[in-house]
Amino acid sequence: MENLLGLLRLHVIRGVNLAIRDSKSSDPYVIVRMGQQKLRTRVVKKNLNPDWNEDLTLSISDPTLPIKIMVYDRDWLSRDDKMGDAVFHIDPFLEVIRMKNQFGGLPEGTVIMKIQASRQNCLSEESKIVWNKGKIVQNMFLRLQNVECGEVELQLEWIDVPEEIRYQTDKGSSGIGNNEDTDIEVEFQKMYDSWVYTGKGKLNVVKEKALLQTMNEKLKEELSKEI
Ligand SMILES: [Ca+2]
Repeated sequence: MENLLGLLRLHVIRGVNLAIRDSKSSDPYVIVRMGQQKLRTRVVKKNLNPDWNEDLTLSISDPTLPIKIMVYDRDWLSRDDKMGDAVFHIDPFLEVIRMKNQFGGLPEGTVIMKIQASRQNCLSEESKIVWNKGKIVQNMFLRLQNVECGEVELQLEWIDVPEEIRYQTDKGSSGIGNNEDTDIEVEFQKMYDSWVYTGKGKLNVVKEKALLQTMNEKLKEELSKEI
């Protein structure tokens, strides 16, 4: 098990021009996979341009793993149908996050990095990493593969994990986790407190994969409470 670097919040915004899998429409939802982690959005019924507007949170310990997005049509009397998939990597985003202390004074909306759409990635248009309301976010449109049509719009956001919860083995080698008193940190602290209250948050247990899973669930709970 490797170091926990932090959390990646994947804001699954919407689908555009998705494929028809029922008679006239589909009931789409998204599954996100990274390594052993698997998360999903809710189903939006009968809509080829669904607004999921849902946050899914991955715990990141190996940032080289690809993130896979799969869209499905929910069927109640048969197996769900595939509506395409896409893959992306978070290396460029994390590269920017590591330098984030340099970006404090940037004007709102400043583009920090652009990633071109190419045959080697699933981007349907240029993806931008942007300074947005005091945070660094990456906006992306993914072109779905293995399907006749469809795109998914996502936004990535990084959530630092406080030093005491991360593993201590590789201290100092990464810029991630430079503690600033941000809303995200406060939010994470609340989440961390809730693990302690449930008795699952002892620091020495953090190394267990199971807790990383729990972490996802707890974060989702915390986020839904805030909404
Ligand atoms: Ca259906």
